[in-house]
Amino acid sequence: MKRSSMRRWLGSGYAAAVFLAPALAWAAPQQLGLNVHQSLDVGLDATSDVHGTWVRMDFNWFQAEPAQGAIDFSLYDQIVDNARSRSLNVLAVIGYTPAWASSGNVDGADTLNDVPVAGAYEAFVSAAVQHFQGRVTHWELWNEPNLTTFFEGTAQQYVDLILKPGADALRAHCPDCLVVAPGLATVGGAWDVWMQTVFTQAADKVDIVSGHDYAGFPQDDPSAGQSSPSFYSKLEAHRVKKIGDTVVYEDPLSLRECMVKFGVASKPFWLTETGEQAAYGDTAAMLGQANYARHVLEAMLTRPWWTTTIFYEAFDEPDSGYEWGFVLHDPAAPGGYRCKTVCDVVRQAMSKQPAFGGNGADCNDGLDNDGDGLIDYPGDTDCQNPLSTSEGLPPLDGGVADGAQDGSAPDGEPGMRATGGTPGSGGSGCACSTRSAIGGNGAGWLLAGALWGSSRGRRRRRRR
Ligand SMILES: [Ca+2]
Ligand SMILES: [Ca+2]
Ligand SMILES: [Ca+2]
Repeated sequence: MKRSSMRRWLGSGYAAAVFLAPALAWAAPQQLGLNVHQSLDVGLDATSDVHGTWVRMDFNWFQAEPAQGAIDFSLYDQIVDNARSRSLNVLAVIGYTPAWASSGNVDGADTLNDVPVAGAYEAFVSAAVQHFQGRVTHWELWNEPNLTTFFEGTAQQYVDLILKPGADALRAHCPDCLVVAPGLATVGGAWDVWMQTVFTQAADKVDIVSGHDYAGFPQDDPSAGQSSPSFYSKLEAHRVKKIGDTVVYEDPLSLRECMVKFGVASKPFWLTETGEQAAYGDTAAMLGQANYARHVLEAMLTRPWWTTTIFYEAFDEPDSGYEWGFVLHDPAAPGGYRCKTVCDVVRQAMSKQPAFGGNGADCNDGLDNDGDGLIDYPGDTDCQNPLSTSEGLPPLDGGVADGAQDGSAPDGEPGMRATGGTPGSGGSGCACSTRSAIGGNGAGWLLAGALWGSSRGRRRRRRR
């Protein structure tokens, strides 16, 4: 995929960033939000702008407790309160080891990905949960621990030293709080093994299953689901390549398949990272990013088990080379940022689609609800007017790509592995969490143009 280099979380100073939201009076069946890292304003304002109700924030352990017992939550207080003042809920990702708590620095680089000594993580979780009682209810225990960039340890160490003690500490001090985990990246080839270890040993510690998916959509990229993984193949139906009746390549099980196989299918699923890069001003890239988000929302509507999506990410800093944001921070712009095309798509879907809490209908939500390539009234001829409640029925397969299950496979496809062989390098997916992101100034935005509408007429591939 188009994922460029992974950035480490800590690039620079964390001046102003923060996030988190309040317990809202929000009861939409499916909810949306943005990853904001530690934004104090721009990321929060962008989330509100598109009618998101959640922000996912870097609640970094090493940063809040640089010396054992010397805990300072002042930055996080600010972020959480700023989010709550905008009626945003906060999902706090609590991870990354301070040097004093390291059990050893295997990679010899920084200590943030080190396995902590026993007892340390849960002590911090206890302090955090008590301090934010009543303000933060959802806690994600680490981020992408299956990538060594973020956690050097094994799945067993994650279960023993992070998930189990962290969940116990969280529940002991906040019985109403919820554990979101394991937040795996679907790259690197072994996420299914991690899912197995987590859910065969600690299913009862997890309230909401989380995972990440950055693979492409077959609607936009014919190779998705074929020579490379697709969004759907990582989400719910892994690729199996056959020659005749013989399986020649097989991806790891998808997130949903793992949930079913390991007994947690009844728990809610949150997609806590997904998205695509687009440089502000690059019209084609911004349209591609907007279409990606649109397909995520369309896919979500036919999958009630998938209850929340938190897109990656809220905003870019100018000239950072990191372009996952919905908006570009620009202090000179009204409100302090400029919206990319994706803002228009997500704002309209959130404000109109009833499943997301909107007050409109399928025929004015900006989404291709039935997968026929036509969007809303009058484009989709099943719509009688803008408030018609149906564009027609979605495809029976929910949009899974043609040929996701068989066909010949070239050698060396990224993200695939030979049956019985070793994992491949992973084709798509993101390890891009936790970049330092510094907030700018207040609210506001500029429209980037309603370019997404030009996707009308594209035919979605249907299997039947
Ligand atoms: Ca290390
Ligand atoms: Ca629609
Ligand atoms: Ca349609």
